Amino acid sequence: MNANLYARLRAHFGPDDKPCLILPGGGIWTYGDLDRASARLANLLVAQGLKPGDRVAAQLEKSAQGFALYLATLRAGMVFLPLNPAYRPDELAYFLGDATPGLFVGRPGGTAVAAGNAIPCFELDDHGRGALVDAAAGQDEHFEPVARAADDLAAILYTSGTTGRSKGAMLSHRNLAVNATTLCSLWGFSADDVLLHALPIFHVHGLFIASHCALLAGASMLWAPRFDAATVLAWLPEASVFMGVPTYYTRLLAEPGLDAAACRRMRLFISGSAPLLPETAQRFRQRTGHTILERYGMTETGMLTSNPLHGERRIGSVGPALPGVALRIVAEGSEDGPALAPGEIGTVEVKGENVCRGYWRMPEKTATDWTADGWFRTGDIGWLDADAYLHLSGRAKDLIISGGLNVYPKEIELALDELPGVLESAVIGLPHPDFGEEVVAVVVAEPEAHLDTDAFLRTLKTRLAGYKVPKRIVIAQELPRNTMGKVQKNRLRETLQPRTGG
Ligand code: MCA
Ligand code: AMP
Repeated sequence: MNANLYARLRAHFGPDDKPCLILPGGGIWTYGDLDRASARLANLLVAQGLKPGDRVAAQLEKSAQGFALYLATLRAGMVFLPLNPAYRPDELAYFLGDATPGLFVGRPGGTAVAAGNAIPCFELDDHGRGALVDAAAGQDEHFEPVARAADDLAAILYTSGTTGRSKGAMLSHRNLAVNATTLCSLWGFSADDVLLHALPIFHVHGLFIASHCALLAGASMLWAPRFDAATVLAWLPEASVFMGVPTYYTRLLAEPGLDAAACRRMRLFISGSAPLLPETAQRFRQRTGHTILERYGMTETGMLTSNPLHGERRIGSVGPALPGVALRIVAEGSEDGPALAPGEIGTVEVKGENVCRGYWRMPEKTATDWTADGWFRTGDIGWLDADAYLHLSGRAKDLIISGGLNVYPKEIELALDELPGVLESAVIGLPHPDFGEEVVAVVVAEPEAHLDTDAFLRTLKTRLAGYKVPKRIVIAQELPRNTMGKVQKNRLRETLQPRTGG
């Protein structure tokens, strides 16, 4: 049987004339439109000389055409590599050098790095226009999904590493299909659903979790190019399901129009990618009558746990393991278990067909993040309650999650240490009312040096995606260290004041 994920999704598509993507301003892409557009693009990829297994990199704002490019890549048996449009040229150069794609699709003016690396390029603008669709226009609108084995790669998604180097999670057709099928059924998706899709499509949450559920159910999606609270609120009365990161919910709560009437067709709000504060969940319930369903996952694994659709949704818990996912808690630092008892805190390890094969061209990182008997070490800390609901209480990995986007302090510290006059630096996350956590840098000057933090911020913005740039840089005389010489970030977090305003 062909394990190509596109074939699996297409088998569940709605009728040819059913709206699949409903765009702002009233434009509609039916399921037939999406199928034909992705066929034309798949034919174009083949005409470009790309072969199954070749990588197709896309650094685009969200558009229907960009989504069709993802589906076309699957369909043609190639490997999709989505990249955040906020990445700066140096960051992009790393991804392209590591993944060596056979094609790069970028925004107008955004293809120079790829072209400079002799990678063939097409442009696609933020409205889905450009050389890519022009070149595809003359292609045949039929394309049989290329035969793929279940373990063949469907996508590579980069996730930053604790050493500062990003790792490409190798996701197979099986990984994505298993997770999508489980979630579509667990969350009760049907053809009657209208998913309000406001997430970006360069991450697991928006590209896979949200859109696969809708496609597998033959449902419609209200396709917002980006999250904007007022626009989402205006669309809410037409939607039945919404998925977002916690920042979306705090921003929606700031809208006076958010009430039960605005949610009259809604059956399910889902949150993930970062901890949902119990206070946010409670305020949302008071305003709308809905208990947000919180779930937990990772780029390497897709979704791992979810609160139930019908059973008790526990605020503060991410729910039990999904069907097909084995989850255990082990003592921090213990290599191979044993599993701790309910109530005991440790690191979370998982196994299942949803977990990726490893990191692209990084066997040594794969060896560290998986145990010898195949458990994946998530780096998250938590405990299971008596009903096997998982409660996350912290992270063993040095990671900041800001507005649902991951920032690895090491990467920012390396960039800070290169700046003139900086002796050393430490980057931490502090509570933030909008982003959940904000990136804060502490820098120590070399003897006699004068540090210009405004100039630092300007420089960092040319080197790092905006969401990684510290919101604040604090100058310190020295960094607190333990007797082993390790920087004590917990002490920095205690001494620096979180901001209170928005
Ligand atoms: C933008 N900025 C940010 C962030 N986003 N700063 C900190 N954290 C952020 N997340 C900065 C920009 O650099 C810019 O700075 C300024 O804010 C305005 O940028 P803009 O793009 O207009 O911001 P926005 O539209 O308000 O975006 C905020 C957002 C967005 C809506 C929260 O970041 C977002 O959609 N986040 C969701 C990401 C997501 O899908 N995560 C799932 C990952 P300046 O003004 O200085 O230039 S998948 C995952 O985690 C796993 C698998 C899971 O479990 O789901
Ligand atoms: P990413 O690398 O973007 O896939 O982010 C995965 C990380 O996001 C996980 O390892 C968790 O630390 C975090 N995460 C995802 N969902 C949740 C959640 N519901 N609550 C707390 N943390 C979460």
